[in-house]
Amino acid sequence: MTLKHFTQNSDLKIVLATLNAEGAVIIDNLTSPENMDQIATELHPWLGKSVEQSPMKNDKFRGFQTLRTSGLIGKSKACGKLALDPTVAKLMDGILGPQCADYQLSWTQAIKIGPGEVAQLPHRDTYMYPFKRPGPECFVNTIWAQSDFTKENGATRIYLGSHLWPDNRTPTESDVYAYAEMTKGSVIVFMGSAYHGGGANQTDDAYRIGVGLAYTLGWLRQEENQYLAVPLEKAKTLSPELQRLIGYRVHDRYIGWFEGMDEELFRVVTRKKYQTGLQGNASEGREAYK
Ligand SMILES: O=C(O)CCC(=O)C(=O)O
Ligand SMILES: [Fe+2]
Repeated sequence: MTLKHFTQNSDLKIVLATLNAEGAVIIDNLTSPENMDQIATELHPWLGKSVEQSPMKNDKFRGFQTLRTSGLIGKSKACGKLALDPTVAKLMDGILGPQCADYQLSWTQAIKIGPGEVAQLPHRDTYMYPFKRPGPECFVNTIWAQSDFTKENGATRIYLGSHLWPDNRTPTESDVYAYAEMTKGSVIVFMGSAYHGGGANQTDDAYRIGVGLAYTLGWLRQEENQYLAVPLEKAKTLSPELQRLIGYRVHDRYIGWFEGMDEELFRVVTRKKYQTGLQGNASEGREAYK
């Protein structure tokens, strides 16, 4: 099984249909190598450290030969640009849009897998949410290649179709996974319910660097606390689009307001009609107030 590759000019309907059917797609060269170089420069203070000084505490899941840093929107302008990528936005609208008025950024992390790293435990990024699987997707991840991704240097491994597996099925030895082999500036987009993990780095001296930006439904708690990761003073310096994306906004009138709301920073995002196929139906309840 191999991942299907598309480009910025591919028919969006086909990309979305593939993502829905297989749980993952690659969009080749969606941003320039120069933009990825800018990210490397901006994140150097964190990713330039030795693995022992990793900004995030290492453990079995995060890997002991891997450096990670989060809070990317406050650390790198170029990451903000990636987060707002228009092609990714269309995919998020297609997958998350039907279940919310507005999707939002949930998790940001640059992941530098070093030589000798073992493969990460296959997992679903949606473990943290108690929704029954399979079901409407509540979390979609993107990992951008800051370096080329190869089988040897730790390209993400993904079990195609596994977003449709029931809760009681987990990957076994006989399940086949695909490698997200891609060039610098390309991105893998995958359903949070698809089993995946970072690959083993079998090289002697090459690092695999990925920039992870995940999105979730606008009414769900974000995985990474964006308000602490990007404090108010920093958030005020971002574009309105980026402020909205990281959660400085009110979702559909009711989620995220506070007394004394700063109208300039907070805007109310509503969409006339959306369907929640998830358990509980907030929109029905809301109808009663109209
Ligand atoms: O680094 C990768 O390729 C995947 C990382 C990942 O899935 C995670 O940390 O949740
Ligand atoms: Fe993951």
